Amino acid sequence: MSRIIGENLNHIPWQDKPEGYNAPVWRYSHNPIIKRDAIPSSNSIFNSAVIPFEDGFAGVFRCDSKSVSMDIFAGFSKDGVNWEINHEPIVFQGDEEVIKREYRYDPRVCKIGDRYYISWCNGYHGPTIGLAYTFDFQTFHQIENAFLPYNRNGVLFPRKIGDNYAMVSRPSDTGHTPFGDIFYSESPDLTFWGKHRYVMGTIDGDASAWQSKKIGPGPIPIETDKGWLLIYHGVINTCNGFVYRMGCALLDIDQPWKVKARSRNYILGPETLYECVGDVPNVTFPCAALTDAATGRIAIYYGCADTVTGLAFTTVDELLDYMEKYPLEG
Ligand code: BMA
Repeated sequence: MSRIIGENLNHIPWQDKPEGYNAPVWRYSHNPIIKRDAIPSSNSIFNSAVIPFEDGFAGVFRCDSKSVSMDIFAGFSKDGVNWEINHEPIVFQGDEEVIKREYRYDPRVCKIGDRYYISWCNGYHGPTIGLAYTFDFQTFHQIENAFLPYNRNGVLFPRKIGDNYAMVSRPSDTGHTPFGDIFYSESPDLTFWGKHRYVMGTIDGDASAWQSKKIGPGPIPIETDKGWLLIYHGVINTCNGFVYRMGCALLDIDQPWKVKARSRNYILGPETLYECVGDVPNVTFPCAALTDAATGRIAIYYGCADTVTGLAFTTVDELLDYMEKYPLEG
């Protein structure tokens, strides 16, 4: 048995694992929870993040418009399943050079102390990691981009590691996918980032081919008594394009660039119609997880086929046992 270190949150969405189901992550039976046209302007609402807030939940949603402009919108929910998403995108306060908008996508939300931090893929002469904070999901303060371009996934840790804030990210270059490995970085103030360490990369050959093209961090890492549980996306390039699946790894609690375990098998991949058919077929892309320390339950929010948002469930024991049963050696 393993333990999640965090709050007891018995109101997160949950369904028990279906009888006879033979995989570590199972889908919510009424998926997708957010349809592509949930707000009047949207073409699609997918890679999005949620967090406990007040007596329910708040979220930051990637809504691509009908001109297919990518932006992020705040939303609220009492139960984590039914969401009211604002009809206007988030407007950031801050330095005018920093808040200039090219595009914004794939948000993550992380609570550290009394602030909710948003990180996202931010257009600034190429994609980099935008950062902002809010206390109330009404007023948002954007701070400096974390890195130089190019970087597409920036995921904060929910507490400092030693004296510093910490982030895992996926540096990139001008192309979309030439490489895609996960790195770790630290910052004393969320402005100046350094101590860049390699965490893990793609897997050559057919040892674990679903993650052979690129990998990137997904939800905020989950603190457990065994280490940081990182759910991430992995991509294979097929004759018919990329397929995005989810995997998991366990990172050292004090030195999170050290990988203690990693699954050879994916934990969820595109199988259902809404995951296989959409604007970009065959994509399951996790951006958030709600957890309940009392039960070890985990509810994963993930984009489906770059079109709609899905919800899936697992537990800390399911994922740690699965990594032990199907370890990626070496
Ligand atoms: C990635 C990002 C994601 C998207 C995925 C599949 O590189 O752009 O937003 O879900 O590709 O299209």
